[in-house]
Amino acid sequence: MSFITRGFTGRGRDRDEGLPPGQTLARDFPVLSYGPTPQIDTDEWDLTIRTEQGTHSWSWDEFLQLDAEDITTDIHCVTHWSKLGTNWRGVSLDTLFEEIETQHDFVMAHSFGGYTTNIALDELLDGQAWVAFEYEGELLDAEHGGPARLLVPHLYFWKSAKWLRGLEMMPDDVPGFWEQNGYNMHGDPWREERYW
Ligand SMILES: Nc1nc2c(c(=O)[nH]1)N[C@H]1C(S)=C(S)[C@@H](COP(=O)(O)O)O[C@H]1N2
Ligand SMILES: [Mo]
Repeated sequence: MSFITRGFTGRGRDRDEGLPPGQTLARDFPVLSYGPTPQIDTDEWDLTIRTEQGTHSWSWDEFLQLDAEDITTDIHCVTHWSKLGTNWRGVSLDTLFEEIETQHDFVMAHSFGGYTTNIALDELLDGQAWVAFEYEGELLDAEHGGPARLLVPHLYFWKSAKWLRGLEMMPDDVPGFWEQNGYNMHGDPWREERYW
């Protein structure tokens, strides 16, 4: 299956008009990491979703057996760079959450290395988010979040946690790392929800 998210073709824009307010086009792929790049062996990698009911984990092999999708999408960093039409491969959060039951509405994404970011569950379902493990046809580089990162392209890119380790369901919206440091709780680039 292939998905083209609304930032790419929607709202009557073509590729060249696809920049949210205040953004400029990046030709390269900037690396933005707070802290060192963790080196994670896929033998030791697993992905966990923790709910009020318990935990569900996938090993790397189990994760790769899930249905994966090709995604073409624009990405927007709060530091004003965007890239249009980037190509990824990943597992939809819809697929991961098929196996999950929860009454909680909010998610904290946790990364290897300690980074966190908060997102409402309804911003992650219905084809809006993936756990991505390939970029432009290659396994994801460690500096861009490999083995796997969250990809939530309709929100500013700080919500796309690199080196994703787990998703924790929460009853309330609790700020993650950058959100505690002044970034917006929601982060819609089309509304310029950059800071508080
Ligand atoms: N674990 C982790 N994830 C992270 C970050 C980080 O510092 N640590 N930076 C965020 C920010 S601010 C951005 S813009 C993107 C950058 O992703 P890139 O380095 O692949 O361009 O990753 C996001 N995810
Ligand atoms: Mo960013």
